[in-house]
Amino acid sequence: MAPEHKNSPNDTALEPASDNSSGSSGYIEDTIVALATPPGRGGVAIVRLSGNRALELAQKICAAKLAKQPRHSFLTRIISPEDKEAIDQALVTYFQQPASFTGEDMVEFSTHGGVITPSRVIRLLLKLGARQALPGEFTQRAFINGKLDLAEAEALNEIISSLSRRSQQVAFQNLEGHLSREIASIRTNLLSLLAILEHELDFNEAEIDYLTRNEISGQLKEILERLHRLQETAPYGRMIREGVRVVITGEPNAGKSSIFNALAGQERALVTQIPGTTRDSLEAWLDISGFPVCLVDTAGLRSSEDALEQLSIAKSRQQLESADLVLLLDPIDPVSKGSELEIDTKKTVIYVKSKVDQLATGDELNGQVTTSVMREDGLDGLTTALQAALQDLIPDQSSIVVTSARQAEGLRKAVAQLEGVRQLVKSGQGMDIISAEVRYAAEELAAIIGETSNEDVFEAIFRDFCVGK
Ligand SMILES: Nc1nc2c(ncn2[C@@H]2O[C@H](COP(=O)(O)OP(=O)(O)OP(=O)(O)O)[C@@H](O)[C@H]2O)c(=O)[nH]1
Ligand SMILES: [Mg+2]
Repeated sequence: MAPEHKNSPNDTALEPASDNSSGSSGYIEDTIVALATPPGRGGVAIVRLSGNRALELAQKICAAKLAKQPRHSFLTRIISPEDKEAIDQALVTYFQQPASFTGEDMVEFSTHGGVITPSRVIRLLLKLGARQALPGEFTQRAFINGKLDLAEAEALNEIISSLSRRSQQVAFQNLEGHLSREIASIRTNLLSLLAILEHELDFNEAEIDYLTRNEISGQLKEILERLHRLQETAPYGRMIREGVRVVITGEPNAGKSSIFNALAGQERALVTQIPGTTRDSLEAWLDISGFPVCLVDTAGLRSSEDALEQLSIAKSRQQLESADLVLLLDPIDPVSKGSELEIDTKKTVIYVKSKVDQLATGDELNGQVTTSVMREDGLDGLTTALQAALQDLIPDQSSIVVTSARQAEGLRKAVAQLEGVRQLVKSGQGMDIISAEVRYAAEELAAIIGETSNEDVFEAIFRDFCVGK
């Protein structure tokens, strides 16, 4: 997975300072150390050390000769250089640059887990001159050394934070370069077009002939179509990342909170026979057959004179607006049937007949999703209906998915830019201006995968990581 692109990160941010006093952070020549596993009780903890002095520092606390065999795990004692106390027995691996995660010299210590052992190892390394790594600093170094591009770095963070099979799957595909390759390929097309334009510019200073203009326009159209296809995946990306917002609505007492609790598998929401029990919306994270779902319980909808209830209903309406999927509960014993329950027709709605245990004998409810939380009935049917709706919202075949808001914004800019270029071509604008604008669009695409000099972008991406990654 060695990307061919050359990163051009902001040089000033990474330039070593002349007086690199220890404790100052952010310098690439510092050797950094951090715990890579979650802190706490566990069988094994992994301490990562990366930078020019990684081998030298590690060797000072390891009995085994690490350099003898890079990428070989040595079972060795960790010894304090000061008082020669043996601290732990660990499995230690030296990765010689550039064949490491960061592209630098790295040493990984698999120590015994728990709170104390790994922190003692880290303290030894800090004493010897390593610096505590900042969040995301290992990945940032990997990016700087061309080990992964920005979209891949984002994917890595998404893998770590993913809460469902689907989000993990898409993130892993993007880590493998699916999105990056598509963007790079579109950019290559754009650059070939630029070459034609510049060729025209060199050899045909006068007007460009009709055919050439048509050809340019056609190529732009193709490129725009590919970009649009990518753009269309951004809502899936958002749903995969933030969860599909499934909002439960219905009149007061419809049994919303009861269904919420049943689906969440926990008594999270208050349930009483008093209509208007739920005031604030409640959220629960679920994994419904691999789909990440953010289930939202809301206040029941009705016209109310009560000021507090009006506020809760306004909140419910906001939740409905941001819903990807609506579960509309219609109980057997409705108290009101009002226009309050009208839902935006663009939303996907699953109608659920609730409290069916109260159904009079003889009444039939054919083909509807029905539930009775009291009898613990119908939840499987509801889950099946949810699965089907989720499948429609997030189709499986879209393996290339734009997952971050930053990527979506970059695409939006590139598309807007190229649509402008098409207009220029149509209106007979000069080739010099057109080429400059095409070049700018190519830069927007490059920025998505990392050829950007915007320091804020790096900050935002890498600081979002946990320490040790
Ligand atoms: N018989 C029967 N009662 C139910 C069922 N589900 C909920 N209830 C009862 O209906 C009442 C209201 O239930 P909730 O889950 O609080 O209803 P809600 O829609 O959240 O109500 P609000 O928050 O007030 O809008 C409670 O007394 C529940 O025990 C059911 O399936 N069958
Ligand atoms: Mg409720």
